Amino acid sequence: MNELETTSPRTDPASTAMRARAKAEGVDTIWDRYAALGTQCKVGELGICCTVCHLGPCNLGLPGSKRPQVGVCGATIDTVAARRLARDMAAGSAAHSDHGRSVARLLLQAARGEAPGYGIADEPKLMALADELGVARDGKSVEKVAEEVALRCLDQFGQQEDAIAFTSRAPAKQQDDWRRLGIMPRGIDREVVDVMHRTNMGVDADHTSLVLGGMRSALADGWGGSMIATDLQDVLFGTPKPIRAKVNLGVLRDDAVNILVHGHEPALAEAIVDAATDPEMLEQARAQGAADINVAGICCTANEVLMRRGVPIAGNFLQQELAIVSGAVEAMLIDVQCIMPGVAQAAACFHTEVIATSEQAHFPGTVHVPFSAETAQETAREIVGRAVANYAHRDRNRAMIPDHQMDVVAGFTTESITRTLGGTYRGGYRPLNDGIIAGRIRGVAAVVGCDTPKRIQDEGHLDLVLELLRRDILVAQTGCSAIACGKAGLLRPEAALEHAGPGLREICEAVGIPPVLHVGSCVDNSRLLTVCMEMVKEGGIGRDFSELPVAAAAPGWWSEKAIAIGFYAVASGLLTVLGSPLNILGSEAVTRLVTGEMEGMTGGRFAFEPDPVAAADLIAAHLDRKREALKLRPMLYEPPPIGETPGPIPVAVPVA
Ligand code: NFS
Repeated sequence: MNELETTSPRTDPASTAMRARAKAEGVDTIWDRYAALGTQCKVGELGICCTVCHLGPCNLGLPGSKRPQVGVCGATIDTVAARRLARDMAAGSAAHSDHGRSVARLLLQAARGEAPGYGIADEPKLMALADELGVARDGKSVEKVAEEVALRCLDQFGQQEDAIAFTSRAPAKQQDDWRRLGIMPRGIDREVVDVMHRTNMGVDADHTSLVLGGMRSALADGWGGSMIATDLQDVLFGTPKPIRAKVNLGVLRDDAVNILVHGHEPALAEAIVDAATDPEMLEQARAQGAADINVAGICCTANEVLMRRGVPIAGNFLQQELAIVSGAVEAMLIDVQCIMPGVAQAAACFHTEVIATSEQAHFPGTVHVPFSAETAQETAREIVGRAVANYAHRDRNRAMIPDHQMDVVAGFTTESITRTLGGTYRGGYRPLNDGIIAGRIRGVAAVVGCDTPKRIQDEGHLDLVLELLRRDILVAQTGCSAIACGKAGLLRPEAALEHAGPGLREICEAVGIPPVLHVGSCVDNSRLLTVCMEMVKEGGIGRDFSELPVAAAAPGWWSEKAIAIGFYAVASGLLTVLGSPLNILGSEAVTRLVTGEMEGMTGGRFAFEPDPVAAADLIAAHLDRKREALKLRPMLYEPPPIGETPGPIPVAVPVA
């Protein structure tokens, strides 16, 4: 693939400028490395290479080919593909759930006074969680309740039997399905270990049983680890409310010390934001000739601190190296997940110091400053101090900050949507459900996940979301997909006037929301589950998730975490449309199972559709089928013809 094929006029101009600059400076980025690899392994892509044991690797052939179709041990193509897929689910679940564990441990430390600087920011949410988890709170201090809630959440990881606590939030039908299929998650760690055992050589060889085993670990993530991460982060750092901010590389400042927080767990980023506004640190920055200290985010850490603090987002996954190529970043802090080792190579060409902070993630070519909750404030000040000192090394002749940034409104949560839609005194999901029942809104689509160097940057997200809006489908977003659409201006309330079909536009105008709701980071996909639950509870549009006019999509996914998320969505009853297939196409049986038969088992299934218009058609047809089954009235308006929504096609426009 040549590089031109991964940009188009729709790619945000800041990235295009920085990609050109990287080329001029001889800095390799993800696109160069992808192109250098050339054709990638087709056997791996089809899911028919088994590396589970060292009798292999067993590189199988497709039926009809000259290569054998069974491995040394006799594992068939179906077994091999299903084992690979189950391990992907377990790995993705492990990552997000381990994040949840860190948050639960932080809450425990904060409650015990062992994490100075951290406290309880949302007491009502803590108390509601205590009630839900059966923690008695009579006569107990807030700290004592927090301690017991944290312990109860930590118990979910090691639990051996029954069901993890938050699965009781799901509709009865989903819970029944999970029990019937034997996929009710018993304990978060247990299900990950179960998959690693089950997929070991000589254990499970049945493709359906393997996929279901993987799905149990995915459910343990969605209704367990990720849900714990989201809820306890809200308790510790505050439950987000709608907030205005800016997104794209133009949020870097020429006159300020620029610090990027990149990764996933918000504990350190929160401390950095505090340290960066400390008068003493600002004084040090001014002594270096800087006007300010500017913190901005990359990837899901960015989404976390955007939602709660209005901290600007510099970019998503694909932009992490491009931010460094600006030559204007003094420090990039990294913790865990989605950090390309390539950032260290890019930083070596500039003055940027990349500071790794997690005991789990060491990167050659970076400085390691270990972070712990006990000493977070000192560590944060040390890191900000390093960045301030590094400002003197910025080469003004090589610094080039693209001037593109965009307004966004973020901070929509299960709770804040209630208030946004129904008002402070009469909060609720009634207006949303009524909008769907009345045929103004066709349904809701969650468009989530990563962006990939294999496709034109941003485009898959923008085209799909625009097509959904045109069809009066309300969109909720998380992760890097939300950042892609944010850069293009789709997270502004005005986007409803520019791009939404008439019915959706009426609702957005009446309530004052963007047609695309930014719901947070990827662990916050758990919020989408609780939003669906609120829609069910409000009534009139389905008694369980599989009856709701709701679907999910991940146009640019590539992460194991995305596979886990996709499977917990499917296991929860949702159609999930992926922009590229899972690596299973070598097995007809596994493909048939996850894209077809699964619907009869959980009510949900996958579809693979790279073309955004066709994907939107598929989602709209699915929502229409759900509407018909519910006997809802026909849609009030026909979608306007393609290209004839009132607004311009969103090429990112710089904020004035
Ligand atoms: Ni999600 Fe967040 Fe982005 Fe993909 Fe990575 S940042 S956890 S995995 S790339 S959306």
